[in-house]
Amino acid sequence: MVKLPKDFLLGGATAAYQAEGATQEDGKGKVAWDDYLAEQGRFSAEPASDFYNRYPIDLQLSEEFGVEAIRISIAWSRIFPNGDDKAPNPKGVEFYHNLFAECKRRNIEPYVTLHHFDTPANLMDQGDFLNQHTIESFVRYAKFCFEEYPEVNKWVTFNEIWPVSSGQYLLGKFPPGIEYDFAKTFQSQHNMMVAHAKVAKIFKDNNYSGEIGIIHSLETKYPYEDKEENKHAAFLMDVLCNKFLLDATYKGHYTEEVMNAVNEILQANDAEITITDEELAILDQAKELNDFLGINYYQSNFVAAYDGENDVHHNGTGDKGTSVFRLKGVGEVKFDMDIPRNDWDWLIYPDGLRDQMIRVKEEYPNYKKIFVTENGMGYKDDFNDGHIDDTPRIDYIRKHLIACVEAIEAGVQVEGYFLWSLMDVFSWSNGYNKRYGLFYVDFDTQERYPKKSAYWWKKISETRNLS
Ligand code: BGP
Repeated sequence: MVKLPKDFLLGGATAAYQAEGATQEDGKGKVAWDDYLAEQGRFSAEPASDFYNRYPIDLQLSEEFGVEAIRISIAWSRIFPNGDDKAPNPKGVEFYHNLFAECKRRNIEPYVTLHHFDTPANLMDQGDFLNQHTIESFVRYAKFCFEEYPEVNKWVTFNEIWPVSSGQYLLGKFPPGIEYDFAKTFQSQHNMMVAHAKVAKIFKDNNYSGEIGIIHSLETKYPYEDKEENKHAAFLMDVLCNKFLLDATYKGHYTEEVMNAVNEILQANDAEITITDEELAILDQAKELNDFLGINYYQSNFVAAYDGENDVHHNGTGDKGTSVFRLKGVGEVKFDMDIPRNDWDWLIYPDGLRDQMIRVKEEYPNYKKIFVTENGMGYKDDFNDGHIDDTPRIDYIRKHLIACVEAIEAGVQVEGYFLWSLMDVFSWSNGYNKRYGLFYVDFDTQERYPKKSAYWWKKISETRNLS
């Protein structure tokens, strides 16, 4: 019998822009996504899951179905509409007080992220985190939140720096939609890590109560077939997506091995970045201050050597088999593996989660504890008269929870798992047909319906039995 530890936290995850809707209500400032999505005309974040108005229902459902904690993010532009305003927006500030009070009433612990892909448009227009002004504004916003919301005990600075930087500057799928700019991709990752380090330092120096951490998206990069050139390609891909950020987080600098790989990638793409001694000193001061690491994990990649030009096709429609991911000077992701994958070509590979957690323990022994802060299965759910049979999702979650148990048995300090997503939400580059929730959302009526997985989850939360 495989059992989850009794005190292993079972939570559900959301993010402000994907759940709240109300993108222009109560003084909220614009984010770059508003215009970017409007120009594309495919879908918008309005009304998303109308969490802004319906959070009491979602929290009630959470309590009923054994969801013990919830990840939410604060929309920076609800608090400071331009990101750097002198005074905060009282209605935005109040909204989150109300939300946290409702969490308390339902006995659900909020894990609160300060930045989940939604930099205010004003700062994005000035270069986002490539501009020092955004770093300073973020630090100020974070400090404001720590002081304003003492009712929060778990803080996260950033959600997924690699997907932000690559989405913005490499894949062109996030605003400002720039492609194949490796300099901006690495520079923005580094600058966001500096911002994280500054915030973690302030949090500890001021003795704010609670804990602080960061969330990285860590997909394990395996060599496709056991060939030397593929092993090197997998290593380069790992540095680009994972190790550069893990080094910054836990070593407080980039090791020579990592910098050699970074320089190899940059040179192949005629690019350069700047890392100053002053910034390295800031990273160094924060390397022991991370109370926890959040790992978001959906899939792993098998990587082969590749010597062509950059060539990426993002499958944002669920048209299985259309993904292409080839990066110049790095490698090529293979999709035609004998491994199950979902309609968006994400390989379903729970071993990769276990291996990644063991890797953190071995390569970064000063980590303190890990939460899986996102994991879940994008699926085109069928709605049959209020019944949603999402058996493949149940299977996916169960296997990934077993991977957590395996990591714990291997000595990794894993303390909880947040399902992405609590209820169906808006997906950044896929819209509304890629559903993840325990609770089905009818986006026309905003009614919620517990899926088969919600009933299964409730049982697991009570019995802890995964077999
Ligand atoms: C993570 C993000 C989430 C969420 C999830 C699923 O990268 O933190 O915000 O969107 O991925 O991704 P997608 O919606 O692209 O399927």
